Amino acid sequence: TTPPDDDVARRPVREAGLVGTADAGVDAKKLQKEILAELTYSVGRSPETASPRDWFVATAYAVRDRIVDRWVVDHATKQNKPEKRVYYLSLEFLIGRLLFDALNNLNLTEVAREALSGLGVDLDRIRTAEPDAALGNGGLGRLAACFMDSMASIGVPAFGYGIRYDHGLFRQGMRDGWQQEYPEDWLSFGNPWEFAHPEIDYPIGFGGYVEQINEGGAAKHVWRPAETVEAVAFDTPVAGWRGRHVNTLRLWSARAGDVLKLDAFNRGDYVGALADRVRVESISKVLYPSDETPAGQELRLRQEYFFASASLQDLVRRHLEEWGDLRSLPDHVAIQLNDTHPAIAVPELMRILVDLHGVAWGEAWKITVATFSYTNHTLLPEALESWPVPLMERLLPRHMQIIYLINALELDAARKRHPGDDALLASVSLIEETNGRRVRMGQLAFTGSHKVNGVSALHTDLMKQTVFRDLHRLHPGRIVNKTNGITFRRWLAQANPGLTSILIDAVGPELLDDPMRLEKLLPMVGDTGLHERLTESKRANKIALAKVIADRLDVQVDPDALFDVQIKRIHEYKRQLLNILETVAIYNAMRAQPMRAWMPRVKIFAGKAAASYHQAKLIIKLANDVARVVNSDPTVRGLLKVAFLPNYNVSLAEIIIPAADLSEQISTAGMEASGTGNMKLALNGALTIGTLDGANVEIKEHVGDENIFIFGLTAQEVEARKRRGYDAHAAVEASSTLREVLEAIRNGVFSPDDPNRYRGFVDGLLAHDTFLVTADFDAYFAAQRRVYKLWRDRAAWMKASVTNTAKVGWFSSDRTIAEYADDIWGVTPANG
Ligand code: GL9
Repeated sequence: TTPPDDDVARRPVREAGLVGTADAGVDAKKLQKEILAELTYSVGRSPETASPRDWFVATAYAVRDRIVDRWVVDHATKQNKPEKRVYYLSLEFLIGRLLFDALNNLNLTEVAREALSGLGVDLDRIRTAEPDAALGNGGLGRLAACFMDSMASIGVPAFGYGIRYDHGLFRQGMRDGWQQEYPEDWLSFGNPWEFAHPEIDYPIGFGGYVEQINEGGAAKHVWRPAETVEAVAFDTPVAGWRGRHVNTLRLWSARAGDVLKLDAFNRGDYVGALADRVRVESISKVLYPSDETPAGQELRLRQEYFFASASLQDLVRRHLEEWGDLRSLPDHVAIQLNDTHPAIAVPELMRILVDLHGVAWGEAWKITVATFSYTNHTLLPEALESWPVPLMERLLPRHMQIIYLINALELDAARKRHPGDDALLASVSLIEETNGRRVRMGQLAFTGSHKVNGVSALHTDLMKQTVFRDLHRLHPGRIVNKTNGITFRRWLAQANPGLTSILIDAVGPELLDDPMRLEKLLPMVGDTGLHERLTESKRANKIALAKVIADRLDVQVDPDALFDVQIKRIHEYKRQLLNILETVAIYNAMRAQPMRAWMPRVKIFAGKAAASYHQAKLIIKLANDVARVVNSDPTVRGLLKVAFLPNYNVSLAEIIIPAADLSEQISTAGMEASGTGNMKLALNGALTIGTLDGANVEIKEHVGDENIFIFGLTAQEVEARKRRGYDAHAAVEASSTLREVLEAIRNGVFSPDDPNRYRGFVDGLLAHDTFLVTADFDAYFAAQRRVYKLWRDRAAWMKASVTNTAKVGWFSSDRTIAEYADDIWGVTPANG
């Protein structure tokens, strides 16, 4: 077996007070038997020869059995069917490991620990034998995973639908500080959580032509696809908090239906026919690793249609079985489109209703709009998906016809209400006419939905003013805000058991049922006893992270230094560069005045860059170059350390976040739709240094101005600067600190092996500073000085830190899901 990539001892902290049932010991004995039985009969190993991975698999099976008992109850029969189900369609689910999710939610963590220790097995060791399920790129995919946990926890009957990629997000390696991409192989040892259902399969067509036939005087359209792929279901049960409800994550895998190629076999082309199979099945091979840039390739469109069509066929079949009539679909089904990736589901549902079930167009459209809703996750213009009309016509000819008809009818309606407003018509049209004809998936998703939401208050406002300005005029009230949230089960209880037990002692065990209880901490924010316990627990987390940094980078860091972290995808708008420039500024100052009392600090970076995103990869290289020079300079005396941890993923986040003191949320205002790492870090007691962007704005409103370090241009100011035409030279002229930083980088101080490495990079920044790094530098630098001032006053820092934890209960994804349920889905959570 391959060694798990973060095989570290868990922090030496007490497990959260999640147990306490009197019969825990009895249950431990029972679970122990179950694990042993699984090891013997499902894994086929004896305790003497079992590897940590074998023990993990046996434990996962034993725990899964218990989830299944509940699952069968929830999904039992047509008789106890729920009134309404939510279907969450997402091309990404960034799940991470599942063992502690399942154990914690079933209240079995301590039971399992005891059961295993009786067998001489350490639960924390086998935990790291589980590979991360990394079926997502970043925040959007992680949000979908948090939502699955929350829907099961508050009792929203739901299916998550997505693709079971053979290969998740690439593994990031570093060679001389350059990112290298390696394939990820999470399934290579099997997946004990899932149930394969080869019998649940749907045909997915591609290509071919549309036949018009006359049926009793009415024209009927029949799509004759040129090829068909089968979508096969793999189900993972998702148990919510306290195991009260279990939902299903159903992921589709592509399988070639062999009937199709029978003639090739018969013609004797045995090898060619099998090779074709591989091509067909490539649909579910790999996750597209681009972040906030559409992939654009035909394979991606195939993935989108593949999973949207399979999911719709599945839910329509279920609906007909349960309710018998498609006209009642919106009463019992709510479909959430996670970004535009599944937007092709809109014409697909129309096709199913009109072509396959004979529903009249107008009624079908009403059903469709009442059933769908759509979440927008970014305003970056380069990220808005659109597909060339010729590609759509070739791959999905019937859908293209349906899109044209939807468009014609919508434009007619718009023209009636706004006669002569051609600009409005061009902007709401589903077809873009300017740079080659393309189908705009954002407009399609918007038009086909009864509610469209942004993911933070600011982002939702900007949506109304920018991308969907005209659609908002046509459909006022359709756009609503649903500020993102995170599951506290994973990001508090599981990731930070030490903090969790302190908080439970302080506010009571109901904390995990109702995160708003954290506000009970407020009278204690100045309590020195509490500060001491929190400091000690944070220190233990920092020692654990320091060990990871030492193991992976061979860099020693001081656990008493300020841990300043920026962990997220590497993107120019997220401005890791701004952070690096500040690092260089401190380094310059340290060299100029080595004897000043410098505050020890560690700059921690982690994140992946899209493989084709050269600028982002160069920023990773720069961070590593700066790290090498700073970490080995004797003048610095270890007071400043820089660590870029490779292969950021959910499991690494679980180690970094509990150890963070400062959270970097420094995107160019107006560009980060929400952010969710900002919430995780604040919950775990880190203070935020950030711009007024995304959910930072609301975090500030919750924690109070004095407990967050806000700096920089606002979204409006960014807009105004860009409109005027921003000139970086003036900013650099005005700031000697910034000038020296840029000169050092440009002149090869950090790249002595290739002194010109950053020449073009710095010149480019001066020529077009698209993300206003230079404009915000001085404000950022000043904000960092405010950070250090507070850090020196330990009591004041801790007070601010506790206030952050106390005030972020609202950012629970349970709250977010309750809002979706109420305002968008029309579902009443069983225990909301
Ligand atoms: C994102 C936004 O950039 C984030 O600000 C937001 O928090 C998340 C979740 O709503 O969505 N939009 C987006 O395309 N990504 C985001 O993280 N990128 C990916 O994860 C692919």
